[in-house]
Amino acid sequence: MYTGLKPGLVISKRNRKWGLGNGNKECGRAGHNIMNKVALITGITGQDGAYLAEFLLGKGYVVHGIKRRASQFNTQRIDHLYQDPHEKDLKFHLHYGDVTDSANLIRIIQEIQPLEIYNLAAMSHVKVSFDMPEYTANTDGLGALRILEAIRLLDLGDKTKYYQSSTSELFGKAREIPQTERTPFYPRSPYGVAKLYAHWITVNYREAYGLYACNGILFNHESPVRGETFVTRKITRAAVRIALGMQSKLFIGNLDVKRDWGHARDFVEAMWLILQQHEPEDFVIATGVSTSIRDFIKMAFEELGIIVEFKGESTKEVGIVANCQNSHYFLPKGKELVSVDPNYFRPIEIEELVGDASKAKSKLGWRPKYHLKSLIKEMITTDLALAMQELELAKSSK
Ligand code: NAP
Ligand code: G4F
Repeated sequence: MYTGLKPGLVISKRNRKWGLGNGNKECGRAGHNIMNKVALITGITGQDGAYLAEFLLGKGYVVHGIKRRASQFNTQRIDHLYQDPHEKDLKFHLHYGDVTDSANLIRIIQEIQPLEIYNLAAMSHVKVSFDMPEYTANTDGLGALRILEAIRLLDLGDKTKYYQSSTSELFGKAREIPQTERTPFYPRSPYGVAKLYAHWITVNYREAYGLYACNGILFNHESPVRGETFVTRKITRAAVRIALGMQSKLFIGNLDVKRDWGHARDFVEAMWLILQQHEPEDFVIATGVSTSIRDFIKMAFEELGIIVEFKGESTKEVGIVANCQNSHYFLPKGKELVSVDPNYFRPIEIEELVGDASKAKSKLGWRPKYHLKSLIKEMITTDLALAMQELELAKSSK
């Protein structure tokens, strides 16, 4: 477990190498106050970036994040962490950048000399990766290489630790159930293949140059700020909007596939724990429970008091109201709420993913605090509040 060092303690040059010398799992740069631990997060504007930034700030880190230039604000998930750059003693900094731009990465890393780098930046949508395979390879595969090379070129290998966002998508057409760190990889999408390169280049830099570089092989994790086109958030948003009469139906892809869903808040803690060990290693992070899309839909509607049952087969399968127990919603029995739309099918699918996080449990002491029901409850509650706000706004602007 993490043990903080005393305020004001400075690590001598002799003890500079990560994990060595001080008998502590912390590391520091010569001449720098150990309490000002500096972390750099790529992909800080994404779901995990936002949770991780909040988590590290809570631990007293100075957090730097790389955000892409966009034509509109793209910082909604981290606006609550923003600090006016004119304030003294800033703990949160944003830099424009992109993991496809080596010079930009080298300059930022040289400037801020981070003790920990979390590479979360990615084109993270599996279905979209079939439409944009080259961009996905460049960002998700070579992006990792560029950061590892920056650490090496800047001679930061003895002090900067690197975390790579690896994924259960590497297991793809899984060779065994559940999947562990020893399960062979068989990716099934351009996204998975790009991430496979990033995974192995991380291992390679660890073995070839002795970098503290680790892969967190994370299974699906969700939250109220999950992107709206991932299936869980698509379902929770649709469920509340259907209940409130703002949407008539949920169109969905493959209902049979099963995923191991956890909460992003639990999973970012695991990322941090992975970088606090004596030796760099790779870890599977998962809840160990897999659930089908069909059952996720039922659970989401049930949270609103709407009981959904499925009938029919294949692309003709539909979800209908079996019973609406919430008097606020007017959904008659038999009303069709869910239909299959083959446009959401992927060229090839991964039928089931379920992880075994025993290694993380024993070595990191990591355990998920959320289960699927509590995750869905939180997502539904937030989406309900957002939808009601939208209705209120629409009413007041009439
Ligand atoms: P996300 O919400 O899609 O966030 C991705 C982040 O990467 C965003 O901040 C995005 O910026 C940024 N980004 C995309 N392309 C970039 C580029 N070329 N240069 C710099 N930044 C770029 O994803 P997430 O769910 O937080 O996932 C975080 C990481 O974990 C990703 O690498 C993902 O592949 C991996 N992962 C996720 C899961 C999961 O279930 N969530 C599981 C395993 C692994 P914009 O905001 O500007 O788009
Ligand atoms: O929510 P998804 O799009 O997530 P997917 O493909 O599992 O990828 C996510 O988790 C990975 C970890 O395993 C990450 F590496 C990756 O970055 C991302 O965060 O789809 C989940 C499942 C798929 O099998 C998909 O075919 O849901 C199925 N699905 C069925 N209908 C749908 C839909 N997926 C989406 N996005 N939209 C649908 O309408």
